[in-house]
Amino acid sequence: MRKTADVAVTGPGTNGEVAGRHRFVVVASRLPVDRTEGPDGEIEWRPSPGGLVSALEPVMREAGGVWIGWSGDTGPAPGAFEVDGLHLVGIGLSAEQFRDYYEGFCNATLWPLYHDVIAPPEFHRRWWDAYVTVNRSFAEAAVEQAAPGAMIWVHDYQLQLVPQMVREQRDDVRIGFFNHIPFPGYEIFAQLPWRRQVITGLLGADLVGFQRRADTTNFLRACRRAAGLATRGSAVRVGDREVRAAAFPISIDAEALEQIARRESVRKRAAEIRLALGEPDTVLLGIDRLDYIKGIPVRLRAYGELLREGRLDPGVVLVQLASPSRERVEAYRALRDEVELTVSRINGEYAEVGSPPVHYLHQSFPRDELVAYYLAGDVMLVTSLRDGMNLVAKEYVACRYDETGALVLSEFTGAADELTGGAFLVNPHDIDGVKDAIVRAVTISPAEARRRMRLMRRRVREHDVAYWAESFLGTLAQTPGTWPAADVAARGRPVPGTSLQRSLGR
Ligand code: ADQ
Repeated sequence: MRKTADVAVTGPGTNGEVAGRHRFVVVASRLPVDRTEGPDGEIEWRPSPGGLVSALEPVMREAGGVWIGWSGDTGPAPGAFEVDGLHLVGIGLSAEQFRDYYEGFCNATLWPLYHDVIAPPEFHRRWWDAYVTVNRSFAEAAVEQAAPGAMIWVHDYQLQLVPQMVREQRDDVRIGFFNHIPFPGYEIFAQLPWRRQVITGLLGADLVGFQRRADTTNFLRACRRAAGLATRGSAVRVGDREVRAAAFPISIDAEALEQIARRESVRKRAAEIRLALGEPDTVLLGIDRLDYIKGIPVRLRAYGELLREGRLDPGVVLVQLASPSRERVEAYRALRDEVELTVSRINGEYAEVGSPPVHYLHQSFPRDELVAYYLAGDVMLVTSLRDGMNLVAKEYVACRYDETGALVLSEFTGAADELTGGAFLVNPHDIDGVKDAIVRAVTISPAEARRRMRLMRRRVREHDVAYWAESFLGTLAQTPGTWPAADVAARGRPVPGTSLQRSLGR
């Protein structure tokens, strides 16, 4: 686990707790642990690895922080507990709240709305009521856990009301909010019947962070239009407070992934995968949650047409890993049907016995196995119709330590802002453009591939997830106060951790 040195928050003789309350509070939809049941029915919690956890864990440990989140199950709240020295507070969701808040308002209202209505969002007052109630239970837990003057970091679209709900009860704390998904243009956001309440909820924070600059601009416009508030530069005036909005592109623990990729066992596994595929000339690779934002049908269609036209020969295979996601939501069922029908059509037309051109695995893989696939893939295909960041693109780059491989990347991802120059950027709505980019990536010279990969690797290694957490928390630590015209976040430079230490009273 890497240490986010610039936001170290240790102090002599203290573990960051004040009378059982915490100076650093993370509020996220999910806990960073998975619940498993042992053979005798006893409940065990296992750490669930992920970028967010690895970025925040060092700060959590040093600040004696607490993580508030939902356990992933319906039923009574697990309450406060500890796993590997991490303080956790589990929020409970009833079966009705799971249906109306999680599957309903989060996944069938906000998710499609914030992703440019790729699927039609549904608006139901009962879902909204559940969203308010569940946000309140997260906010109550945060209020309870936060020590005087604490720093509270709220994550993502599931919890947009939490900042204001906390602010109403605690004016001593500093609140940051980070949105992991896009913030849509106002004409789309305006469809939300509760647009004003959502903006008010977010503006309870001192700092609202987004993946891209364009998201920030959309948010500021929504503040003006939906809430009638004045904005100046990237600041919104809310009564006597000033709320700051800025872009903090999230990233991955690049170093840790590269270490896995360099392991002998993982490299061997990558070779086994290629062998199992029949030693193809080229492996095209897609790795996604099975979600309609990821544009999986686009790349299947492009690949199928290239085979039909003879621009790719059958020595170029496509491997698509798709982890099961939101399987009870109708739009996701329809997507699965569409993907599986398209895969079997292509295989039906172009397979020979024992060697299908498309290898489709609707499964979730452990990290090492995923890395082996990244090593086995010559061309990574990321064709999202809309995506806040897309960590898969960055993971692929981090794993390619020998500077081989090529990335075809949708312009509509946050990652495209950072990987321009290295990736083959595509408009996923333009099938011919996607086809051309795939052909270029497949036929790229080794020297050109190396040049592009080197460029992308430098960016991903320098701007890793620790850098992201440092930038956000460092900027938050400087609030409230007067803001320089061009703040650090806008210039994309990390902020010295001393201010965070100061803000935590060390
Ligand atoms: P996601 O939409 O989930 O995240 P993404 O950023 O691509 O999308 O992250 C997916 C993660 O799942 C990656 O770490 C990947 O390795 C993993 N994964 C994908 N397929 C898998 C499989 N078959 N088995 C195991 N693991 C798999 C949301 C936003 C993104 C934003 C992130 C972080 O939608 O735009 O980048 O949050 O802010």
